Amino acid sequence: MSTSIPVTRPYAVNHADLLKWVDQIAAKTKPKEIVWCDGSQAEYDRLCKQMVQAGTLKRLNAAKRPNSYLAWSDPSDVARVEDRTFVCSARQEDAGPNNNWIAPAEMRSTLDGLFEGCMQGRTLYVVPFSMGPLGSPISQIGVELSDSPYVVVNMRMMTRMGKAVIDLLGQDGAFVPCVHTVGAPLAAGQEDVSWPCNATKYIVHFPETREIWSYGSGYGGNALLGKKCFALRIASTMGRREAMAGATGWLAEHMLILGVQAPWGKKYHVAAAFPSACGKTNFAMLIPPKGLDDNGWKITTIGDDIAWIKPDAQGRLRAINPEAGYFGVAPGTNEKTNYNCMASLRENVIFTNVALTDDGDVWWEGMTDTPPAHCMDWQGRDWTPEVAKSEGRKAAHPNARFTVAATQNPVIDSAWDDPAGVAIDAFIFGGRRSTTVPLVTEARNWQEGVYMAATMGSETTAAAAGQQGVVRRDPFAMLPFCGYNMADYFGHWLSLGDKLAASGAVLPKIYCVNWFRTDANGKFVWPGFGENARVLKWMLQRIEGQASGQEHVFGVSPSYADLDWSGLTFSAEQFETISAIDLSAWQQEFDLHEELFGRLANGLPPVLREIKTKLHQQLQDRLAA
Ligand code: SAT
Ligand code: MN
Repeated sequence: MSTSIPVTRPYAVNHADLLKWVDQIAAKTKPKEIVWCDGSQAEYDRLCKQMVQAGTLKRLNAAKRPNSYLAWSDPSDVARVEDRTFVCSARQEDAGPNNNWIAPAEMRSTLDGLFEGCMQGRTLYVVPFSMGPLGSPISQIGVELSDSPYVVVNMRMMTRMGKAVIDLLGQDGAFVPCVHTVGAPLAAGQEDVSWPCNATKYIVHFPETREIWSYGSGYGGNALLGKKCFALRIASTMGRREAMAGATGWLAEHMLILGVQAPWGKKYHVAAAFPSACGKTNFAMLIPPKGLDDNGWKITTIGDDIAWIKPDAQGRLRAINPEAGYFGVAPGTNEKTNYNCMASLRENVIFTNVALTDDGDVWWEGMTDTPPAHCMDWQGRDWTPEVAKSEGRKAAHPNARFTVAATQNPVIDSAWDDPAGVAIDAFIFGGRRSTTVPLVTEARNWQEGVYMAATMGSETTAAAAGQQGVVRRDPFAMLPFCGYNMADYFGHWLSLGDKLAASGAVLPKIYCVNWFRTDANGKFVWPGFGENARVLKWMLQRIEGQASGQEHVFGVSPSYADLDWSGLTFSAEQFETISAIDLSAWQQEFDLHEELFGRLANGLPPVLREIKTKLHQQLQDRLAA
């Protein structure tokens, strides 16, 4: 090595380009040492211990929560920063109006300045990781260089990380280079803080060279670069570029994947897209309610956040979960809303920004009916139920998270790790809408399904910095995650459907759902959680041609009698409240579709406009009738 920085590398690396790149980044960022991660338990334990000493982690009560830790972040670093996230493709139109864009040369010069000496006084960790099962033809490899030990231990749970990946790379395997710094160099003798970060933040993607550069944040999707940055933004561009180069191409989607064993003896697989913090983890682990076919149903988890989907030789779409763990929202999670999730969290967990109880365990809003009489909130301040009442202060941050390995999930699907993936029978798209959008609608065909997903709206949540509860268009739940022009993304979905249909393949059905409609008192009407299995049952019966539905302007929805209500008291009036279609509200909704299409006009597939014109005309006819 050209620099005199000490290196710890417990294994041989024969990949000349990788060694050279690590050298280059080290020469620029000037860490005090370089440590190559092996992914072992011993390494994980050592880093956690070190972070306990540094104050970044607290070890939780080993009797209550074995091998688990709590991190409190800086209050300024609590969520993804969409306005600081950039896609720097060579041409601005390739990034599209859905991404912040800066010319690559300009961005490189900015990053050049920011990264100069940015790791001084810190350790540069080399984190080799695989997105997807090691060696699967669908998997991809990345290497993240980070000065955050918190990132290293999280990456170990969220990805297949360590020496095995280096072995797989061999001498010249391809990898996506990811560089991450908290942007807080330490001068000689300067004392560190428990959560170093920088007020300046850049989350940058160069799609042509498949590079990721992240500066200034240590939190979640900003820093764990395998997740949103690689598995969604970069991977989505890879899947489309392959299609442009003449192959069929593939999809990188913000989707959970679940397995459903139906009482009639058949197993199905469903992929469902929802925006961040809209219940993907709950849906992926749901327990079907008692009474529903004597509970002859079993739902198993393949993934809770991201799906990579490719057609197989028969033209069936097969999906893998590129991740190996869950980085899920804690608040609202409890034994009733998600029993399996709570069971996953009994040990070996890293919690971030939840509250610390007096007996050394964790608590968050909604975890128990009765809050603890006292705890320390996520900012380390005394918290009591009285404080909550008088100051409206929450014990846990609304975007507080847990990180846990997928293998701890008691309902993990036996095929979750299968390199071949699972064949998808249905796609579900859902937003968080208190009005307008009915409980469930089946698209009449692939193109109308793409239209429904493309025009989906959702109220914003705490998963991203910024105002919450405002309806924004979030096409395919991919608005913050599509690494290229969203209009081209619609085109990619449409042409994939065309290609598969032309090959004679049966395409998955497409559904649009909304669990979040509220009544006159602002309360959710749909009980949600396990009861969502009733909606799933209707979908699967539709696939088998065994359930009826009512056709309306936008597609087909069940009437009250079409859903199975056994074991649940839910009246026809309540059903009406969540499924009625208010034509004048839809008139306004179409204005918002038009606005979206106006923003994405450049490259928008004409068929989407045609569908809009047709649906809108049908709506006018009904309004006039
Ligand atoms: O992007 S994160 O991984 O921080 C969480 C999310 O928004 O889904
Ligand atoms: Mn997500």
